[in-house]
Amino acid sequence: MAQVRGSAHIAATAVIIMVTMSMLFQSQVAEAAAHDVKWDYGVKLSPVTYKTGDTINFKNTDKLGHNVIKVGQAAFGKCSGQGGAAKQGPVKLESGANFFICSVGKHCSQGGMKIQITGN
Ligand SMILES: [Cu+2]
Repeated sequence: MAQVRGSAHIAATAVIIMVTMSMLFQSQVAEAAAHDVKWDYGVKLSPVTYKTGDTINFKNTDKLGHNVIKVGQAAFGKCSGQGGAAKQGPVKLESGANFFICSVGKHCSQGGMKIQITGN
């Protein structure tokens, strides 16, 4: 009888361990979140910080024709898309400061289409 109880106890412990491990695994998978950034001419954007590896979706509604260029800090300050990398679709946030601008016309300098997103 004691042996039966003992193996039942072991089985219950094993189930608890498996459930705990699957919960831990799920929380790790769910860690990468997606964030929307309003990407319209005239938008007012402040620097934000998210987790490295999170997804950034640049959402445009004004139909003006925009791009998303990842640039360095100096180019960000000057609103220069030169040497930057065009980003299509969702952008995966890299560790540290990420600088994005729209390099179309004066969308960055006059339309506010620039944002610093820090990954940490
Ligand atoms: Cu634009």
